[in-house]
Amino acid sequence: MDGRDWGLFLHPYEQAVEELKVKLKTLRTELKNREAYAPIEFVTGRVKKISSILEKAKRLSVPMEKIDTGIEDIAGIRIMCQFVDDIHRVAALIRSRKDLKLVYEKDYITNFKDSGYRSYHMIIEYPVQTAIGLKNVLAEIQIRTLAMNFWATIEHSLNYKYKESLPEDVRNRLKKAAEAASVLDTEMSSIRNEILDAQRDFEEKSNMFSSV
Ligand code: 0O2
Repeated sequence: MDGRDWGLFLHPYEQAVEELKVKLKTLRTELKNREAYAPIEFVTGRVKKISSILEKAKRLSVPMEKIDTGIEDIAGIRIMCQFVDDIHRVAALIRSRKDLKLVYEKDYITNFKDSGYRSYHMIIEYPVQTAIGLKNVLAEIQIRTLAMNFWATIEHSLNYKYKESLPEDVRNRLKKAAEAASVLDTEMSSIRNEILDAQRDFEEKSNMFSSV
């Protein structure tokens, strides 16, 4: 494929990323207006770089004519949440949408990767209206907490810089750091639940008094 072919090939993926970002940011605003709290903190998106697509196609032995089905994360969306519970709420909201089709899910929170990576992945099929008709593209939605994102961002940049040569002790320290991020998430969830319980108690008591 030359530059023009790549441009045409990636066009629907670029459109999918832009549309999904708008839709998910709108969902955040709507939930904030409806419920005062949105389970979405912020949303980002990117189209995979050509060099990364080629690298992944080689690693997975995907022939060039099958990259649109063989590589599922050419279009990538990332949703950051404050709490682990929010991730499940957001996943449920995505499952119930009529403008996309869920293909499958990967729970790297329960089954975290050997590297320590934690995140919830949803592979979806998204219809894009192009000049020559409808094109269904695959996209990967990664849903993670701020702590999971903090870890993944730093680990990704270290891995990118050092490639396979990341020393063993650094890998082990990164795994420990991932554990620490997970402990932080658990602690934050427990603090939040205590606050919510206290708020509920307070509301129940004030309702009792106001009905007397
Ligand atoms: P980028 O720059 O985000 O595009 P794979 O991990 O690719 O061999 P699989 O099953 O195809 O296996 O991957 P999956 O589950 O779809 O996850 C791919 C993406 O998840 C990666 O994209 C990362 O964004 C993220 N990810 C997966 N494992 C790790 C990890 O150990 N550390 C970090 N930081 N991120 C991870 P790309 O293509 O690597 O990069």
